[in-house]
Amino acid sequence: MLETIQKIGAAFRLPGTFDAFETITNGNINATFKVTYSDADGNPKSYIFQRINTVVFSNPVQIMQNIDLVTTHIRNKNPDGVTLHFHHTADGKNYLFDDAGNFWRIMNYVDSITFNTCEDPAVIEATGRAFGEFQNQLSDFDGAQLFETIPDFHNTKKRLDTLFAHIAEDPCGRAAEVQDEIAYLTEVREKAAELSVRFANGEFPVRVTHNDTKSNNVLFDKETKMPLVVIDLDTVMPGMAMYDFADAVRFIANTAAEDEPDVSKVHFDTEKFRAFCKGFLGAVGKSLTQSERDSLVLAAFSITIELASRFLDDYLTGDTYFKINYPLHNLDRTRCQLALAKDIIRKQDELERIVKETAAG
Ligand code: GN1
Ligand code: MG
Repeated sequence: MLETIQKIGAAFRLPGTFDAFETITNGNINATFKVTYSDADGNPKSYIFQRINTVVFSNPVQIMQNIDLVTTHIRNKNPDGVTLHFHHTADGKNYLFDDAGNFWRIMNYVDSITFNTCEDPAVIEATGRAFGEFQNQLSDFDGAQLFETIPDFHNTKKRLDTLFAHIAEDPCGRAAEVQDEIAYLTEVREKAAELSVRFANGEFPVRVTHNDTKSNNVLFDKETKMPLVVIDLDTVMPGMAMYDFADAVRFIANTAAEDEPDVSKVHFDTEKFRAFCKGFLGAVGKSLTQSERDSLVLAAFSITIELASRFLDDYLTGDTYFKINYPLHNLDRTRCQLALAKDIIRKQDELERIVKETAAG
């Protein structure tokens, strides 16, 4: 890998002398590295190198066009803010196909911290504000300009249809061991798909959304603990406002990690939910329609079921999509998300109340 990294850095004409690289393990799809160079005076400067998974993102060049448009739009709105800065090769492209056919891009490393889990309500609220503001900044951006990087990415109905088709095919002979999971998904299938069906019927506004609002996709200032910039723009596409809210609370309000194997540790924390709500609704509240606001809690349930069905689908079809660290990883992820979805439903009334209280200020 060392030699590849050095070659890629040279192709992007990064200045200075190569020092070292480390792998960043966040992220289930692309490969990410932090790479450091020194200038003539020995001062270090770091970059983020990413090798895009082109099985998942089959049109990476279009993704870079999307990112260019989105970051330019955001930079124009907030010229003093931190934005993602991508490097160019000698022929002026912000990406490179290497000799092995791999797709690479490089951006400046932003000195910052990220939170995979977070106990501080102020940081959770700030995360909500960051994703809310991101949506606001893109509220006047024409989504028709964007290439749809993964069609039907958050079409929960289609995700469930695909899962049930694969359950019927059972290509790896693994369906027998997941009968409880299948039974629960059968029970909630229609409820989880409802918002995506209504969205397809034109019942909700089409927004430009981030579509992967995990808290570790917000970079924070190390000292002030204030958000600096929203990252991971690969899936910015037209979508539902409430699914960005939903995916974020799915991740940040879980009392355990997304892949916690011991599901007794998995709960949906209502106070974390409240803190995120405050930040997000404070930022986008007024621009949401009543029907969007009324759907936030159902969206949290729906996207959690959607991700559970994506993990289970990957498990049943041989673990080809998400990176796995051990053979049953996708099954543990599935069970964790199902436990979380069940807790969301159990707490639904309380969560609805929190949304109303927060929206009322
Ligand atoms: C994937 O690779 P990462 O962590 O950015 C996935 C998301 C899931 C997430 C679950 C393109 O995101 O949709 O919510 O894993 N991204 C893609 O952790 O499928
Ligand atoms: Mg992502």
